[in-house]
Amino acid sequence: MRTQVGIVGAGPAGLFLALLLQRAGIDCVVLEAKSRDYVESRVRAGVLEQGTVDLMADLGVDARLRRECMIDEGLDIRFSGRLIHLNLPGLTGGKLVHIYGQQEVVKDLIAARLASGGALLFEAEVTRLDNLTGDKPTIHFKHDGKDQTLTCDVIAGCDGFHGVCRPAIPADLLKIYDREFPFSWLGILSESAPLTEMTYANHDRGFALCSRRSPKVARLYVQCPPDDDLADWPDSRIWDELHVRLGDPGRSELAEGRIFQRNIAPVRSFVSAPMRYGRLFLTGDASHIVPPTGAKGLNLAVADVRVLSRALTEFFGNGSAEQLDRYSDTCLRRIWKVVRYSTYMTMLLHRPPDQTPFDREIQLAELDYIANSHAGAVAIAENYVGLPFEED
Ligand code: FAS
Ligand code: PHB
Repeated sequence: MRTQVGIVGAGPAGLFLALLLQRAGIDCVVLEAKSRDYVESRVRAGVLEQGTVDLMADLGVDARLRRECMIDEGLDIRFSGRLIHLNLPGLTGGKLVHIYGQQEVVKDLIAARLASGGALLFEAEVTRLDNLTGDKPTIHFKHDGKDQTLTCDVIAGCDGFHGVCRPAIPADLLKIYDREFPFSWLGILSESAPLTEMTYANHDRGFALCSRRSPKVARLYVQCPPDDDLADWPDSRIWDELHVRLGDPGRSELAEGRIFQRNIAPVRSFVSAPMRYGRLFLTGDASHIVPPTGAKGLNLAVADVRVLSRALTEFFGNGSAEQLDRYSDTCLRRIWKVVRYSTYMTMLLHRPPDQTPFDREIQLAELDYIANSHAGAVAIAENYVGLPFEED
């Protein structure tokens, strides 16, 4: 097989890139290790920045989102029995965020790619990349029980944190920045009415978050020890901790319901640089992981793909590699600002097991400052809705 751009992975990064390249008339093939059902049912993020929604509209894949999404105009932070309410449009000149499950985004992107006849192979696991420093890099993959190869002009590594693309870059050329937090997030989906606002909580017993997927489906998270597993968390314990940490000890505010999805995910900040090696370009989680506290993982993957698709359009259009040569530096400037914000929110809202009394007082003073400072509120709100794309 042969194509101009080989895309490894059909998560948000790979799928957005495929649709952007296809619209630019650039031939590309998407290779996804898992089945279509698997990727379409994988529950992850839920908060879409305006830039992500605008890109979906630009690609003509936003019809269902417009019907089904929820709009967040506010953000609540609860601590020490107090409430910080951030009016997002008021603090950011009219911006807000859309709530729409990542698996729904992936469904819409896959449907559009397949409807347009774009090449997208499922259960096609990439095993090796070759000739990355030449002008005909090659992807080796297994599909339909056969070992196959795809010869490309460029490879886009959109295969997430555990993929094969980042490891294809020689270790001595990669600088890794990694910070694993001493806690994880237990996340659930429940058939219950969520709180009316996106609500983060910093409680003596730990962090909690109430988001949503619809007026009848709540997306809820609690901080848990990093080595916990789901067996440690029966439904009763999950609801007990959510009520206490969200400031609803009387259990009169947060509705309970059947929990139909649950998982535990680590909380870490990770950046690998550079994001390019020869004709291989990394995007999204293949290159960086942000703590979910900032609700940025999916949106940052989209930001990378916007930059890469423009650079590839230039490269295939007039042969100039000028934007490709700047790809990594351009993306890393935004990535580090998003990692900063997500790390800040994680430190602000969680109770690490080794937190000293001094650190606890500093944390509470920071929350008290934000509660009484317009500048402090703006700083959180403008990052939460999404920083502007600098090249726009
Ligand atoms: P993805 O990981 O989404 O996609 C990579 C794709 O590549 C996958 O489909 C994978 O199957 C495929 N792949 C891997 N290896 C391959 C191979 N060898 N060959 C072919 N295909 C291969 N972000 C938030 O903002 N909020 C959240 O609450 C949140 N929760 C998360 C929970 C979990 C458990 C995880 C893992 C991530 C979470 N994230 C969250 C972050 C997440 O949303 C990512 O940022 C987002 O999926 C990034 O998209 P991609 O870069 O496309 O990577
Ligand atoms: C979600 O809705 O899944 C969500 C919301 C806010 C976050 C993380 C996840 O910070």
